[in-house]
Amino acid sequence: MRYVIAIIMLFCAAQAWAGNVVVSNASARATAPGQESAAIQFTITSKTEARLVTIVSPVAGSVEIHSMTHDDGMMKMHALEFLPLPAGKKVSLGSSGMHVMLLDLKKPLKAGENVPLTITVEFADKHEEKISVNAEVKSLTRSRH
Ligand SMILES: [Cu+2]
Repeated sequence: MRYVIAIIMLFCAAQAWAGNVVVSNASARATAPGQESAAIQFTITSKTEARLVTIVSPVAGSVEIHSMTHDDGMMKMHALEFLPLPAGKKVSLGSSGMHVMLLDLKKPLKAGENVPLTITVEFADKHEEKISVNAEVKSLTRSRH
């Protein structure tokens, strides 16, 4: 009995922490046949200073946070080990040079579907919080009705 209560308390504590990070406007684009990667967009805000350390999705073999830099007219993309989340500041992924990529897609992304993502954020005191998000898949092209 004591064991059960301890688990419930643990669960409640985790729920309280979940209020620290807000993820919004998560979306992806439908993929073309044969396409093996897809970009995901979302906005993330943490109340306290933190870093986004990992993202996993059941539809992808791996998920990477990419940063884009222009170097002598060449566009270079490289994977970041983590994404810094300054306290209270909105961080947009997808609209700026930073974006999230699903790699090694297990199936094509179809418009209207949702892509489940689990985002892990690590705080300054090293405790981690997991946020579950569903990214809405939008059509690749605008329909011409
Ligand atoms: Cu990329």
